[in-house]
Amino acid sequence: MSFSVSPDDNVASDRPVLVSLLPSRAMPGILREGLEQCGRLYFWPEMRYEEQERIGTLASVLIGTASSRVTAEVLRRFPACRMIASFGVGYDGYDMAALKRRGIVLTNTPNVLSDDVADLAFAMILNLSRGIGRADSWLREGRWPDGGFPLQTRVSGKRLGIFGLGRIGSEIARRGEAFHMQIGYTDLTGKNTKWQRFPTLKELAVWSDYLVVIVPATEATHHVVDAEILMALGTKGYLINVARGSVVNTKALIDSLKTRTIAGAGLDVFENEPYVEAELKALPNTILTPHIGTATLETRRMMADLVVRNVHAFVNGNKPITPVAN
Ligand code: 8YV
Repeated sequence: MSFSVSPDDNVASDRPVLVSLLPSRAMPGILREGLEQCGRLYFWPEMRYEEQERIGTLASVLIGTASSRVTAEVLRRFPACRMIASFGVGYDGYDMAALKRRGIVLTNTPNVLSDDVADLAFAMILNLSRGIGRADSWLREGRWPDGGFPLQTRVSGKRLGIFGLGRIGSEIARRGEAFHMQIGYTDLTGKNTKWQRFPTLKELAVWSDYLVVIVPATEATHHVVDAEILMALGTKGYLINVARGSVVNTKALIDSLKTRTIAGAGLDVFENEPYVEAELKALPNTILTPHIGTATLETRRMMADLVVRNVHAFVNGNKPITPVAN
């Protein structure tokens, strides 16, 4: 019995062998169809050990996601691997040093998803400040006839602090401008722009009404949003995290939300996702979403298309379109 999902499971075939690290149920149809045009596609999590041994040695291309964990040890199972195409922009789960040693090219899906992540950050800002979710529940509970919904907080004209002014951070800044907000940022690369640059995260936090985290997860950014930064953000400040859970110290965040050291938080990413601390879920001053930053039909279609174009270029001996610099 074959565990291949490819219609032509013929090992003698010279079509490239592509191995997906995500299960078939998690791969969008459009991505699967495109990849099947590029080679023979196998789904690693659904293969028996013996099948993995056989196909692993033949695989020239791996398909991963932003949440894949690809270590040197994982790579040992794929001695012929020359490329990994990730369906996502963040690559914190990939051991870049190991990839370099092996001469493996990693591609990701930048740009096409920036608008969606920026939109979600803004939806959180608006929802936290204007209490849209709470107002909706309040109305459904039939409380309107007893009086008006409590006054909330204005967004327009406020200070928007962006921690990480990359492609997505810049889109968040542009949305802030449309809301007549003052824009401040601190950026690990120290780039200068028309917006106000702060030398440290702490100074940015002191200044900000909304502090949006949109830096990559690295050793340098691990838990950098800690008790001190949250204290600096202050009782009227909101934290929004659309980057990675590891950038924020969850315990410090829970403490600061409980004690109202900050006003509230909007979180799309979590340290132990898909598991979310019960304490966070119990707090009224949070908005929690299940890592949906890029989760629209349109964006996922564009991401799939970019993955396929990268793989197609590579298997045909051309340069991939969006390689990650390494
Ligand atoms: C992924 C993400 O897009 O792209 C990223 O870095 O965090 C995610 O939104 C999603 O997991 C699909 O792979």
